[in-house]
Amino acid sequence: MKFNIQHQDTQCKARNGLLKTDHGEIETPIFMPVGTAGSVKAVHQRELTYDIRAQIILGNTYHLYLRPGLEILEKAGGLHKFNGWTGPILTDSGGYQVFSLAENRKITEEGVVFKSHIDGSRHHFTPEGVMDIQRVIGADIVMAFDECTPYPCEWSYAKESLELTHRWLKRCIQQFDSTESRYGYNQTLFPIVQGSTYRDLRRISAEFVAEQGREGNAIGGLSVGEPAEMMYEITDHVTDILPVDKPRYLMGVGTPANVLEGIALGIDMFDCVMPTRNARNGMLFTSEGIINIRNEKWKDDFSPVDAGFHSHVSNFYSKAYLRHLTISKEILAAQIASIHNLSFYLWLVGQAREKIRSGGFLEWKNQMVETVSRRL
Ligand code: PRF
Repeated sequence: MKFNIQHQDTQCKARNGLLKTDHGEIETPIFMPVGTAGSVKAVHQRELTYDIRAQIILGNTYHLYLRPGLEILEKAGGLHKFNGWTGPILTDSGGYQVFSLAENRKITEEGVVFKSHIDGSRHHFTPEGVMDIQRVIGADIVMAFDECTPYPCEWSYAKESLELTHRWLKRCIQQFDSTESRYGYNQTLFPIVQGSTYRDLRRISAEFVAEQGREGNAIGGLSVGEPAEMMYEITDHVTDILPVDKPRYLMGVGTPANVLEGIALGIDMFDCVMPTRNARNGMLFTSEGIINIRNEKWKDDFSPVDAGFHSHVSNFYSKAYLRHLTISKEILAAQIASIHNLSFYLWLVGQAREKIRSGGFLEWKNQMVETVSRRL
């Protein structure tokens, strides 16, 4: 993998770069649609490519391991062959999903024992096992196995958890570096900074992660319920420590405003279920603000869902029609809303790249944060 920074903003830490993988190039900053179980919910590969113009998508180790399982994925020749997405794929390690199983999991030095949310069967994830699974899935970018602490979290727990995450990281690296890609293209491993909302712990973790000298680094444990200002402060602190010349990925973030603020703080990659999950509940992110399409006020509004940027569905369908589909629980509502929201996120990061290149990013960002946060 190669990463080149092409433009560095002069007023803030935003940068525009190019990340090259064996499945194609990614312009950063970028938003990565989430395809947990091997599909971006309600969206076809064709729409992902041509309408949304996704450059990289996510998969999830926990979900793919449970279903369809490794045997099928290996037989298929990896996830790219299985789902038909030919661009880059990043897989999350499953740590985050496993930890959210609450009573159905137990953490030890060795790893995590958990019960499947599908059939209650018992499974064991270790750092080594999770690397092997991601080799079988064949993701271009593989994430380290970490513990994401909840918010709020005691300093002492956050410290112990961080130390465990660091020991696990060493094991992930050892396993990843002593195994090979199965399908003839390169894979790379990103470590994850943890440390909850504590600046001292975040510094220790960011320095430890930086020392590993991997090709990219991630920040986890944020956007878990802490105030947005706290997330920005910690992100700012961590991006001051992580190497400048490697891509930085802020995991599970966030709203359009969170993404814009993250870009200003030097983040290059984002992912979040918000555009797709909220789409299925009728929440639309538009270039004028946030819409709840179920609201009565849209019932006879025949203006486009969003005329503010180019996307096939956003210009083609009216708010009144999409409201009707949503209220009627038509499957098409989820499709239109998901394609719209993802197109909007991809448009937004594209605009950010453009503003970083041409100057005036910061001013644009400050104004845009207000606009996209408005409730219409
Ligand atoms: N760790 C991993 N995946 C994640 C997170 C994390 O901390 C987050 C936190 N926002 C989202 N996804 N492995």
